[in-house]
Amino acid sequence: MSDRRTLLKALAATSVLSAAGTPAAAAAVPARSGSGPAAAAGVPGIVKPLPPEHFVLRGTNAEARYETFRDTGLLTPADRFFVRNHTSTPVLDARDWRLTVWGDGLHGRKPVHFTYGQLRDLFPVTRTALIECAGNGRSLYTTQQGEPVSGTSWTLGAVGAARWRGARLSDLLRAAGLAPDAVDVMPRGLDDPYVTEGVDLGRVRRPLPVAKALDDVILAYEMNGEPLPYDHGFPVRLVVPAWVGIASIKWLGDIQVSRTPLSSPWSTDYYRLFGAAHPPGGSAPITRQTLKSAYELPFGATLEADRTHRLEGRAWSAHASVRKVEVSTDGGAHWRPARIVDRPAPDRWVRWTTQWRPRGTGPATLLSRVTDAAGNVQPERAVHNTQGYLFGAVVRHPVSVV
Ligand SMILES: Nc1nc2c(c(=O)[nH]1)N[C@H]1C(S)=C(S)[C@@H](COP(=O)(O)O)O[C@H]1N2
Ligand SMILES: [Mo]
Repeated sequence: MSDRRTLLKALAATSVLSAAGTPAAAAAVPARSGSGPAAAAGVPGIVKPLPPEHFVLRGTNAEARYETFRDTGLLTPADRFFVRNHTSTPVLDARDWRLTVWGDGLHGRKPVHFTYGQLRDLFPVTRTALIECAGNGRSLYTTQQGEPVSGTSWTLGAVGAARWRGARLSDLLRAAGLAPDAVDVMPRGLDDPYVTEGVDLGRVRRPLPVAKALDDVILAYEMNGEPLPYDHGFPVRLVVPAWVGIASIKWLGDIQVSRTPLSSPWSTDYYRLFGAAHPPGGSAPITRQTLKSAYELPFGATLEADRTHRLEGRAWSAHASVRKVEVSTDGGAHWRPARIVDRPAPDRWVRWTTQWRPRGTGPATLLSRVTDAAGNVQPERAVHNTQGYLFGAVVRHPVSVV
């Protein structure tokens, strides 16, 4: 650890390498926006600066302040994107990086290696996708529903949208010799093994069914037109659209391919739904994210009475495009449509606005509710699970009118 800190400090002290506009050079070193030593940032394991106006630090993680998305567009800039690290960000060199694909799900049954250059030689694709932690909104189980949950107390900022460029996982698997009867792949990160309560669970990894792997998963090496930042998986991460964030393994090091189902603690102990409303051994491993909408306004914001306020928010669903957003400013008694600003599309969020002229003073509750094109609607309550995943209920947003 101390070696790593020294290394981070040394790197932070070096001036940013000028990429001189050549794609090869730009791809080799991610941008460093920091000025001071990385240690000043607040979370020792995170490389990028985490200014308090944009981030809330939570253990090894940094939550983006959701309300500040108001001054971002449809894409979340990399320096504003939340970081969820089980341990700490490894600072890797693309020149030494190798991806190993291995397992009995390959024709040859022999490991196949790819260098960074070989990965970049595969046909590149670009797509927008959200990455959202399965636990985003977790603290609302407690604050809104009075239910206890374990895990990082995210509010609403463990989500971001970016434009990812990379190779298709399907192309890589075919190049590696995927057998027709392979059922699961298991990507694994190069970050340190995760140790919790004295138990070493090994490196972060989680099985992914071959059907999803061949569908729309990419091995991303660019985020919003720049090389992936260190904290977001440099040199290569998986992006698994619409699925819980844990599927999108960062700092990808190897992928096991198997003819029999695979498992890891991230598919057995975590990322299943446990609790009274679920089967005794827990649900099946969770896959898709849920749907959400929320005002881009701090909780407890103060608004002046007898003035018209333009309120803004976002809405998204992992199941389908957003169809409509409704708002209520009287605690849910009356609903009216919000104005949707962006053209809805799968794997994207939309911004919406509404106007509100509060009359009396005192506390008020603002609500918003998204309906997607598949007919899913945010319910009044989310079904509790002990680890607080997939909070999809209507957010009750407290404000005070003065
Ligand atoms: N190797 C590795 N991959 C990982 C993680 C991790 O700790 N290690 N965290 C996962 C989780 S739980 C989430 S929500 C996303 C977060 O991605 P971000 O930090 O780029 O926002 O990365 C996932 N991929
Ligand atoms: Mo996560």
